[in-house]
Amino acid sequence: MASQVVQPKNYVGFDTITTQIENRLLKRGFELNVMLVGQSGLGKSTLVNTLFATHLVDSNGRKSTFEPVERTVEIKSTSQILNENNVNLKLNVIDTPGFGDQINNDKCWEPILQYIKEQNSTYLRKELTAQRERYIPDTRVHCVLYFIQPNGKGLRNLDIQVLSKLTTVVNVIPVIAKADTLTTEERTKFKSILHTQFEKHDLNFFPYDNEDLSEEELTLNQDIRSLLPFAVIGSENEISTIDGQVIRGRRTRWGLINVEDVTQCEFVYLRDFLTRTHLHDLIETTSVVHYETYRSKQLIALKEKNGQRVSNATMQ
Ligand SMILES: Nc1nc2c(ncn2[C@@H]2O[C@H](COP(=O)(O)OP(=O)(O)OP(=O)(O)O)[C@@H](O)[C@H]2O)c(=O)[nH]1
Ligand SMILES: [Mg+2]
Repeated sequence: MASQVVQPKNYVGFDTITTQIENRLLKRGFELNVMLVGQSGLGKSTLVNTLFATHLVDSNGRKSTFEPVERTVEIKSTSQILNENNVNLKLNVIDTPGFGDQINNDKCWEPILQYIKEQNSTYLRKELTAQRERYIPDTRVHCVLYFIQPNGKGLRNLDIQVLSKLTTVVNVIPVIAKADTLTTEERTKFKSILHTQFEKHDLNFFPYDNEDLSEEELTLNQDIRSLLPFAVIGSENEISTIDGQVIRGRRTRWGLINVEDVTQCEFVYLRDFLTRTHLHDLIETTSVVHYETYRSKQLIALKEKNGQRVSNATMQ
């Protein structure tokens, strides 16, 4: 016979609050806004299609998955509702045009920073209206996947400039693009060069530690930081293997690359990190760290402006 939980005599039932919150959240669903940033042709659009096994970038143009991914020429957001075990996740992918191939790359990152700022500004304006919406739609960028060229030598000046700006306003997760072009030894060496550069230029990537985290979570963050940047390979193609399996991979003249095989690349680690272990943290950190910084700066500036106006008026 199943044992029944015996409640104390004066039980009022407030312990059901967790279920109540869960039901409310499940009804509303979750939103994740991921932005892809990096130089041209590094496989940004391809990777995101690989990550979520859907054809997000397709829905705005490409007619069939057999056509090659087109070059991204403008900042474009595409949405898709993903459902797993009754949990709805609205995934918005903001694909940005690759940069770095102009003669003058000065300030080529401006439109990207501008986009991030605009989303914070829209949210703040909605928050400050007299009759606030009960639930403000969240278009703030929760995470930037930053693509590093697999040159084996290190970050270029342009990367350092862009990353220095981005890491102060948004959660940035760096990835080594097209990792199949590096041997295992080259990959290890490349990562160590990058780690030295990250430290030298004080580039602070997601995940961040804070006092609310448990020992276990701090260890996990530490492990992830030592693994960054994830060396990834993207592919939109599903390939049938000789033993009848269907895998997502790249067929080359030298053999088959299975992007989900952890001995070949770190694509699976990236996917687990984004969806299984740090999805909530990405959303929360955006709100309590990055947006909060933006918000307080804006409000202080507004206060100063108003103060100036009052003192000007009294002097007249
Ligand atoms: N070898 C290799 N090729 C890749 C990989 N990912 C994508 N590609 C190829 O690289 C080319 C460019 O891929 P895209 O996904 O369009 O690159 P992108 O960064 O979105 O390019 P832009 O939109 O022009 O900035 C395509 O031919 C892809 O098939 C990878 O992991 N390894
Ligand atoms: Mg693209």
